[in-house]
Amino acid sequence: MLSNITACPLDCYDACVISFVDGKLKAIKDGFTNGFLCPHLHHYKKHDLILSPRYKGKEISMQEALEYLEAMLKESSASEVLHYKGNGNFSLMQDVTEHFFASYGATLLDGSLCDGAGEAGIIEGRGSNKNMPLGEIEKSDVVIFWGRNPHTTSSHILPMIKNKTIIVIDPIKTKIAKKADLYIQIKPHRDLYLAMLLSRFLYIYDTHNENYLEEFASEYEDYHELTQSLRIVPTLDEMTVELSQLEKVLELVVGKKVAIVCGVGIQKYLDGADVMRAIDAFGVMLGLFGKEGSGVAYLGSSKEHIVSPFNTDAKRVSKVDTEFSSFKTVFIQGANPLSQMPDSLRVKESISKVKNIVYFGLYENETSEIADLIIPAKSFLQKSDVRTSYSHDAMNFMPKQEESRYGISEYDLSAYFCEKFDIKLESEEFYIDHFKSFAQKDKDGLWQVKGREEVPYKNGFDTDDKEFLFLDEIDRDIKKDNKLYLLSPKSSSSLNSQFHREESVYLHSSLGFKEDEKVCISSANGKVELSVRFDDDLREDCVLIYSGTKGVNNLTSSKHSYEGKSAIYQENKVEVTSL
Ligand SMILES: Nc1nc2c(c(=O)[nH]1)N[C@H]1C(S)=C(S)[C@@H](COP(=O)(O)OP(=O)(O)OC[C@H]3O[C@@H](n4cnc5c(=O)[nH]c(N)nc54)[C@H](O)[C@@H]3O)O[C@H]1N2
Ligand SMILES: Nc1nc2c(c(=O)[nH]1)N[C@H]1C(S)=C(S)[C@@H](COP(=O)(O)OP(=O)(O)OC[C@H]3O[C@@H](n4cnc5c(=O)[nH]c(N)nc54)[C@H](O)[C@@H]3O)O[C@H]1N2
Ligand code: SF4
Ligand SMILES: [Mo]
Repeated sequence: MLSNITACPLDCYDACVISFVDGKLKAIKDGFTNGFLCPHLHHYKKHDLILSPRYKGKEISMQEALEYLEAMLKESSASEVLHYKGNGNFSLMQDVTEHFFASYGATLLDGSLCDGAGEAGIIEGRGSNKNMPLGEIEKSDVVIFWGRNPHTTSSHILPMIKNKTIIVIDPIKTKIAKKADLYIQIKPHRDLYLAMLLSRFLYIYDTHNENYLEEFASEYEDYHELTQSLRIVPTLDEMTVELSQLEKVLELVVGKKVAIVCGVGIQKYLDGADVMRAIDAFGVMLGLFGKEGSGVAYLGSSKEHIVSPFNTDAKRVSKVDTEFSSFKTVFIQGANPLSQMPDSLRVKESISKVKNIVYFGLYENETSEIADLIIPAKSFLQKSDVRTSYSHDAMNFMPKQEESRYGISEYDLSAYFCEKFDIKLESEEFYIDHFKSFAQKDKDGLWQVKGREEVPYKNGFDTDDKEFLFLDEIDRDIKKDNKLYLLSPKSSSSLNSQFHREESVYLHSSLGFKEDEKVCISSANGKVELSVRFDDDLREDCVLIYSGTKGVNNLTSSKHSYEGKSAIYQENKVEVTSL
């Protein structure tokens, strides 16, 4: 009998486990899922899927769609084919298409639209990115949410942090900020300074963990010197943080089990890697690593300790500033680059020169609008897969839950083309079993990825000498002007550009605009017109446009972060004018 248990495929920290009974999705009671689903999965079945393939606007059969794609591939040389894959479905079998395209000789992607800068900073300091899993955060006394918005993006952490001391550092007074024991409404892009000053004050007050530092981070005196390059009073003013708030953080954390839970908000900048590394350094100064219930959590790799069975050896170009116009055929899977890549106007211009644009996805969006060929995918309920998470160590199995006459799975599409082009592909079961072989049951009978450490860095870091590598210089150029900071975090009603997308710009009511007024928001890269909504949980120097809002990325730059080949959605400042 088929199991009616599966897992959410969406790009989200929680990777919830779900039952599918009588056509309805319900959260299971066990483990982190804790009996509740977020709005995306709760209403999942209400969103209209693309049912029929189309070529140049005309509905066609799936067989015809595959033949059109075959013809497109045949009329392009392999080096003129780009496979652009996003994260619409985060499960492991989604990469089977990469096996086909890599073996075929097409170009694939590298770079990051997401967490790449922060990850690079972590790797520079620690030598690897081993995440603090959810289960360890549950054991802490104090949780610092630093550029993470748990009510919106990772709600299954909330039941675990009841009765803990909560500190929030965020330019927006989020729901968790309103409940926090201490909230610091920091000016955007000043977290590097705050993290460095916190480390400096730990040292000044002799509350740094000296024994730990001597063993695992012996260069801490040099780092202290670097922190001294910041002048205290002007830096506090620059961050709009009070000295008393800084001291309060230290009072709440010293001697406690502390989990610093970071999100992508802190690192959408050119120097995003340095910001993350400075926060890590504060964790190191406190001696948080290698101890139960303590550490720094970010986004780990959902594929840690899982060896890919697929061929992924290919030429790659960055997904941040992809030059689409160098390709004749672009196959877009599980992504909406026309909305979600930075510098949308550049993307539009570059992709308009591509002869064959193929969109392989579930929903209509800006990318399906411009595609020549649309191939509907099957939803996660209609195919088999395996899911792991970037914030906990569970492996969830996703057997097919329902039949559908519409769409095609990633495996079936790859199997069709591997056969056509004589590329070896194993059976679907072979790959699913391969992924499953990387998991084992824990004492509660739940499947966990083998080999992941619950408490990483117990015996030091993964650098050459096992020691943490502190920043030795900071590279900053914060321009002074009267422009506003663009904040572009995640919305509770959409998953990036899937589901209910926001349509407004949010501003502090004191800025002098009227509610519902249409305004033009502009940056060095472009502009967008949106109607105003007030949000007095914002700072007056900030403009909030959620990820997924149409046109938001007209404003953003397609430059890479200095490290990590990542997008920098909040580097550009903006101006707002009435229309
Ligand atoms: N509902 C929902 N959930 C999602 C997603 C979604 O689109 N919708 N997307 C998923 C994906 S792809 C990801 S990567 C994760 C990301 O989820 P999170 O890591 O939570 O990231 P964001 O929502 O981008 O930003 C988090 C917080 O950072 C704050 N922030 C912005 N700039 C700064 C700054 O300079 N300093 C500080 N200290 N804070 C700052 C924002 O105000 C925001 O409250 O969420 C996943 N979950
Ligand atoms: N301004 C701004 N821009 C951002 C961000 C931001 O915070 N602000 N966040 C960035 C981040 S963190 C991320 S991760 C990216 C996300 O950017 P994308 O990866 O482009 O994600 P989505 O917008 O969710 O689009 C995913 C698409 O996948 C398709 N899909 C869903 N399930 C399946 C499936 O099973 N199979 C196939 N073939 N397709 C499927 C859906 O049709 C959907 O349109 O956006 C980035 N862009
Ligand atoms: S919280 Fe995340 S993993 Fe859980 S159902 Fe919602 S989107 Fe899926
Ligand atoms: Mo992301």
